[in-house]
Amino acid sequence: MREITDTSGIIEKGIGGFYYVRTADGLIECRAKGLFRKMKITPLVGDFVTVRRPETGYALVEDILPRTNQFERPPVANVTQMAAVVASANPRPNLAVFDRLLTEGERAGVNILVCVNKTDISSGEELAKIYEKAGFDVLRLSAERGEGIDTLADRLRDNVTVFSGNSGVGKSSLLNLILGREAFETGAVSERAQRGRHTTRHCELVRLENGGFVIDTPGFGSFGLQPIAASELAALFREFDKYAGNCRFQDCSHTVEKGCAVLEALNKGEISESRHKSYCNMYEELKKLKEWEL
Ligand SMILES: Nc1nc2c(ncn2[C@@H]2O[C@H](COP(=O)(O)OP(=O)(O)OP(=O)(O)O)[C@@H](O)[C@H]2O)c(=O)[nH]1
Ligand SMILES: [Mg+2]
Ligand SMILES: [Zn+2]
Repeated sequence: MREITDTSGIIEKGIGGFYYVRTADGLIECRAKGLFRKMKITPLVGDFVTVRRPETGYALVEDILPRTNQFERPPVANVTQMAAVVASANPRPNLAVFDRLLTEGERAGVNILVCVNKTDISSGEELAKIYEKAGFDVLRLSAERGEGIDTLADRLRDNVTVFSGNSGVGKSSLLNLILGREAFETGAVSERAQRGRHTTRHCELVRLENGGFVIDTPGFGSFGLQPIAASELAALFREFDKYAGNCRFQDCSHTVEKGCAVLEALNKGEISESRHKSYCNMYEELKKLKEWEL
């Protein structure tokens, strides 16, 4: 049972070894019990936990209820949906990094919303096409003009949605609009470097009026790979699915082989070049991992 009581609730944020748990008795500042440190267990934002409040000293996160899922990056638990945010411009989209983020969502098995923000600067049509073709639900948004925000808000209902993406793409701006208040700090993008300034420093969960929860997270510039066998990567590219079974070789890597149905679909334009490029790039990196690293 995940009842919110005076002594149980959800971790909204974790900063400097403190965890903030939303209980029926308000937000309680806690430490993690010592055993967690010994066992190298880290409570995560989104965790449902029980809290012990000793007569003196800190309240403690006592038990972490079993997680339905867990993300390595950003470090959150129990989400039902990922809003993968990319800007049509400023910062310039880096699809190699964005596609890595999407595989993280696929691996966790959550619903994925591709959010193309900043359509006031550049239409984002090409981006939308790439991801619609791949089979994603794509929303084109402008936090600046408030466009698409109602649709986004609708998709967040009854979900726990983690907002993830490069620094500066507008995650916090979108969330502030949804929430109708300046809940999160936002910061300008360096136009020359085409980089965000890493304004958001920690993950934070906020409850929406419509019953959903959203999590703002720090943006990133690059994105490491989960150590999986290279052969498992194709399953994380959803549009490869209907072709991958038809390759001539059963152990086809879909990178260079003759008779590869994925490459054939790529040549016919049924699979986008940028997606296949991201795949090849990740495949090569995973190939280099040693067996004991998996
Ligand atoms: N033109 C335009 N600017 C936007 C839009 N959305 C956000 N911005 C601006 O982009 C900059 C970065 O926005 P943030 O919301 O801080 O971006 P973020 O993704 O939270 O960045 P990090 O916290 O660093 O990960 C700010 O200056 C925003 O005002 C948009 O739709 N159009
Ligand atoms: Mg932010
Ligand atoms: Zn193939």
